[in-house]
Formats: sequence, structure tokens, C-alpha cells
Amino acid sequence: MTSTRKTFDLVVAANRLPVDKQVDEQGNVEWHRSPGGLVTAMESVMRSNPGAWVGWSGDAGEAPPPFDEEGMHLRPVGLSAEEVRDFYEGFSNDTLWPIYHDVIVPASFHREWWAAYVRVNRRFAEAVAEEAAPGARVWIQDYQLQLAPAFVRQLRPDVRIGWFNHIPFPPVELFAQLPWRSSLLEGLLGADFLGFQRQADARNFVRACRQLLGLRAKGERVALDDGSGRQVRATAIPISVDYRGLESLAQQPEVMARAKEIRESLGNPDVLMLGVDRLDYTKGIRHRLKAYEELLLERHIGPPDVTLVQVATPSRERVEAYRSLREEIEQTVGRINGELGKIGAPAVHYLHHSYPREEMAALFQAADVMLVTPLRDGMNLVAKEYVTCRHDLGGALVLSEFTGAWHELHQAFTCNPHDIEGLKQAMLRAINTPKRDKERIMRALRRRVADHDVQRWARRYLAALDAAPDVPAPDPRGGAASAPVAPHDSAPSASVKEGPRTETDGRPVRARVGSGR
Ligand code: ADQ
Repeated sequence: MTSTRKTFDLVVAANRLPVDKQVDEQGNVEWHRSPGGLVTAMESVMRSNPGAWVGWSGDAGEAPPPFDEEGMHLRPVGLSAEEVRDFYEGFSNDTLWPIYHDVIVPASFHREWWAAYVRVNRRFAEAVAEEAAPGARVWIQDYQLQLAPAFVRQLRPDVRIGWFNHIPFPPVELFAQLPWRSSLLEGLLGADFLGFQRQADARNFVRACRQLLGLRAKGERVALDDGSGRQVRATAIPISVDYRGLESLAQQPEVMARAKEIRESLGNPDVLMLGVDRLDYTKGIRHRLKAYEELLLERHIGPPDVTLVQVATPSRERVEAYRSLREEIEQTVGRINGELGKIGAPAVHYLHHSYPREEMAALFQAADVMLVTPLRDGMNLVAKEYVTCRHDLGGALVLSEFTGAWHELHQAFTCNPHDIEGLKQAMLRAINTPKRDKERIMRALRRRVADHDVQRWARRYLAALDAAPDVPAPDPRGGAASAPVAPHDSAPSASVKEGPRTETDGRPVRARVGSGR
């Protein structure tokens, strides 16, 4: 590293850069900020620390030269077409993603995918090592970069290294299927601090270190046996949304007018139900459609009084499991509309598009019932975005207990999406609960997200990274890792006494989950 080169006190590494490339008609390249919560969180942190972001641009081929955009130094990492196939579509999305999401679809194991994963992780680490100032904080994101912490440590033992997992971390029984399980754990143990969405994820990681590497672990700390005496802390720091930014967007008169217009164009139904997801088998879209179809068949509800808008963002369309999911969803929607729709009043409005933030905020405001029914989801930001947009206290959230979000938003209309009867009941309860009760629930949900926004998440993460393996002292602004986190296995907040429940086997879901996990 030359002494004249500018380096950075904070370096974020994520699979993707926080910008999307757009090429105009003359062939000029422009980069536009992508609107994700991570970028917003980083902006607030990078305002006080000069920061760099290392990531892939999204196109196969040579990496474009580094550039600066909106106060961030962006350092692209190149991936060849074969690496996009083997590292990204293959190992990341067809090996790790299914294993980390309860093997909802079978995982594929290929040694050449693993070789690409190792190679690309090393390339990311080399870029990080070049961008980091002496003693910098390095914050690596997600399952695509689990080897990068150890590679960065080899190259730059002077920096502090954190990693955050946006998706679940699987129980050791599933993780153990991976032929490369030890290397993945060793890669992660290169970090000083590992952040997870739920305490259960952190515990799964610690248990895997104990059982598969034979390491000693106490509470949240794993002790390395390499003679260094180093310890790594693993705990939950759940991610959130930019509450204030999104709420003020939802309060704009144009957005509110657009919400009204959406309802009018759907024929002003009594109940508008909404699903918004990446088209992914983890999101429980099939289960949701099945429950909805049965409610229609049993004449509990029906168009035009009730309708469902399902927005499904195109995703990973070159991976077979995603192609067949899309076919299945589109066939199901066609069948429901064919059999149960009316002229001018389809039962399901299916939209396979990405939308700007304003349109999303308007959709959230237009929806009486938001259906968030994943079979497994690290967090699910859609649930938090929905309540953030409901400044009118309208609407009702049906939320799967298998999302990270449920551990913070217990008061929602809880469902187990595998239990179709229970899901139908949760949907009906979300429709039929009196308005005043729904407002009380919505107020409690909003308070939780307002107090735990994405800026606070980033502050807490960095405080935990600085203090690791110790727990940082509490920060009055909620910055430290010891600030109150949602109780993971505890009873729901007392602010809503009669929360909605799923009771298909005669016992409330809350009681079952609370005592079982
Ligand atoms: P995802 O699996 O992508 O994220 P989610 O948390 O719901 O899931 O985030 C999706 C984001 O995309 C939301 O911000 C949503 O508004 C947006 N979005 C969805 N459909 C859209 C559309 N049609 N147009 C525009 N925007 C759309 C992963 C993990 C999650 C975890 C997040 C963050 O799988 O569990 O919550 O990372 O850590």
C-alpha cells in the first residue's frame, strides 16, 4: 500500500455496490443510488466517517475504475460471466440460500462453485485491504462473503472486522450438510464481531463452532484455539428501515393521493389485501395464494368486495428453482382468476415489476391487510415498511412467525404459513377485528419500528464492533449493543393486551413458540 493513496476509516463490503448502472441513448454511463435500507443506514454513518464501499457492479466483466458518488468512495469488484454463474447464482443462491432457509428446496453442491466462491471472496478481501486506512473498521455484509473476514485478517491484521448476516443462520443439523462447513466457520471467525438478525441465529453459529470445530464457547463468545487468545462475539442486532425518511415520504400529499387513486382503480373494494415480495420460494407466496383461494371458494370473501394485489419482484431468474416458482405462481393466479374472478373484478391482481419508493409507499397506504407470510426470512423489511407508512394507523399486518420481524412485531396478526387453516383465520381476523383495536395494534407496531430504525441499527452495530468481544456500554441514543433488543422468546409487549392469535391446534401460537424455541 503506498502512503499517498487515499484510504478510509470505514470500509463496507457487500455483494452489490449501492448504485445501479444506467446507460443513456448516447452510451454515457450514469450511476444511480439504489434505494435500499443498508445504503440509507450507511449514509448516516459515513457522514461522520469517510467511507468506502466495495462491491460488484452487477455486470459480468472487468471492474470499472473506482469512483466517488454522493460522499462515498465506490470500489467495484469484477466478476467474470463464469463467476456470476458459479459464485453468485451457484454457490450463493443455489447452495447457501437453500441451506440457510431450512432447505425449502434442495441445495446443490458443486466443487467448482465452491472454488469460485473462495476466489471471489479473496478478491473482495484484497480490495478491502487496499481501501482500509490503518486501524479502520471493516464491515462485511451477508452470506456471499463468509470467507472474506479471514482473508482480510490475513492481509490486514491491524483493522477491526465485522460481518452481518442478513439471512438466517441455520441449525447445525442443516449447516453440517455443507461439505465446506469448517472452512465457512473459519472464514467467519476471522471477524472480531458477527451480527445476526435473531438471537437464535447467533446461537446456531456458536453451536456450529462448538460441534463442528470443537472450539470452546461461552455465551456469545467463541474462543479460538490458534494460540492467539482471540475471542469472537456473535449476537443479534436486527436490521430495520429508515423510519423517518419513509414516514415523511408516505406523508407527502402526492403519495396519499396516489394511494386513493390505486383504490379507485381497483373499484374501491371494502378490503384490499396486498403481498409484496421478491419472487422467492422462501416468501410463502404459494401458501398465501392457497389460503386466499380457499377463503374465496368457501365464500368467506370474494371480489369485488375483497381483492388481492400481489407484487412479485423479478429475482434470480437464471436459477431453476426460481424459474419453476414463477411458472407455478403465474399458473395459480391464472386459475384463481379464471375460476373465481368476475368481469372487471379479478380476484388477484398480479404484478411482476419493480416499483419506485413512492409507488411502494402508496401501495402500502392503500392496503387494508398486508400479507407477509414467509416460510423463513432473516428479517423481512416489507413488514416494517408497511407499518412505517401507516401514519393514519389504518391497515393490519398478517405476519409469519418465521420472519425475524415477528420477533419484534409480536402484536401483528400472527400466522404459521404451513398451517393453511390458521393462515385463513389470521387473514379473516385481520379483516374483521374492530377498527379501534387495529389502530391500537398499529400504534404499538409503529412505536417499535420508530424506536429501532436503521440508523440506530448501524450505530449499535459499530459500537458492538468497537467493543468486541466485550459488550459496549449503553449509549443514551441507543447506539450500544446492550441497548434493549426485542425479547426473543418472551411474551408480547403489554401495550396491546388482546393480540390476535393463530389457534388451529387449540393452543395460541405465542405460547407454543415461547416455550419451544
Ligand atoms: P430480501 O429477501 O430481499 O432481503 P426484504 O427484507 O423483504 O427481503 O427486502 C425487500 C426489499 O425490496 C424491501 O425494501 C421492499 O420494499 C423492496 N421491494 C420488494 N418488492 C419490490 C418491488 N416490486 N419494487 C420495489 N421494491 C420492492 C434480505 C433478507 C431479508 C432481510 C433483508 C435485509 O432475505 O430477510 O430483511 O435482506 O436485511
